[in-house]
Amino acid sequence: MVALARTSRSSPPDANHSFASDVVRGLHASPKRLSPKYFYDATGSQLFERITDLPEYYPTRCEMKILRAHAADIAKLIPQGAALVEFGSGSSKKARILLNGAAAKLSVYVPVDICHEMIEEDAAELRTDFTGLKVLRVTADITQDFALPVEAKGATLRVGFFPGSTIGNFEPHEAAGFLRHAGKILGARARLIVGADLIKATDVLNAAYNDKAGVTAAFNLNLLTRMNRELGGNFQLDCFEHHAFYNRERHRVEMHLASLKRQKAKVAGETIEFRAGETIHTENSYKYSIEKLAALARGAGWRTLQGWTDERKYFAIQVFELIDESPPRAVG
Ligand code: AVJ
Repeated sequence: MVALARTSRSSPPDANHSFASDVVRGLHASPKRLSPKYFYDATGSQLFERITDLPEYYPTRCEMKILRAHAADIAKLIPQGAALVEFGSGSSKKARILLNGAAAKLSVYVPVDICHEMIEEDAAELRTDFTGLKVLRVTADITQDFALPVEAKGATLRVGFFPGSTIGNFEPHEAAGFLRHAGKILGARARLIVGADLIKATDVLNAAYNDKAGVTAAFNLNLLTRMNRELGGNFQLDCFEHHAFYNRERHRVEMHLASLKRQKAKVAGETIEFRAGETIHTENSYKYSIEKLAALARGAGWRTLQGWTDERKYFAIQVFELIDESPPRAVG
């Protein structure tokens, strides 16, 4: 899985500028905050890959297991000649499971990711592994408007794939906005396959974001390293601590970087003051019920076609269909 927007060596030209201005705005705000999309520099992306292998971090394993168990059913919901469009594709590890059963009937697979280099390598491998599959990468921030290649526009219809519970990084109203936006991009009769992490016991959630090996802590603290390197910051890493906990009222895991003392730091030419214990809120990871997700999708123009979960009900894969909202034609 991959974040909403990766910025790295191959970032769009204004990416560093928006990183700087987001940091300045977020660290002057109260409470202090930063977007989780900034986790994914080269180091952060590697750390995230390690997170997906941690014994405590169940989401990736759960999702892969559901996709494998129901690949044939999911493939049935992908019509002949469809284009498969993956939002935030990363390494396309999950799309491969779908492609095993659906590659032959696809007109094109379109992985969309902001990290350009990553998906070129993977696209090449996909073309080798699925002979005859057309793979057309699009480099874009999926939260922004972007154009699909003409091959995808010309397909019988478009099936979106949004795995990894990336949807959980949005505020619920933003998630609805994203789903509506995806409907516009995919167009008439579109389908959308969404992976979402489900509400579950607090101790399971807390453990998943507080692993014993400390990889999630390193992933969180890497934001400070990244600001030091890219924005001339002087954050002292040993003066901040990883804090992650499930907020039951809001159904979300929150990650914070907590200042261990009263201190000042410089970044992007600004001085930022911290009270002892003050935090930078770095991520929300919303957990859904299947009903809440369906309601959210319904409000954004999608009806539920089918869905699956694992035996512990930790994670869900839901398939939606775009509701035809064209005004009815006058009769007579
Ligand atoms: C990539 C958003 C699905 O929320 O679980 C993992 C990111 N953060 N550990 C998540 C993450 C801390 C992850 N998502």
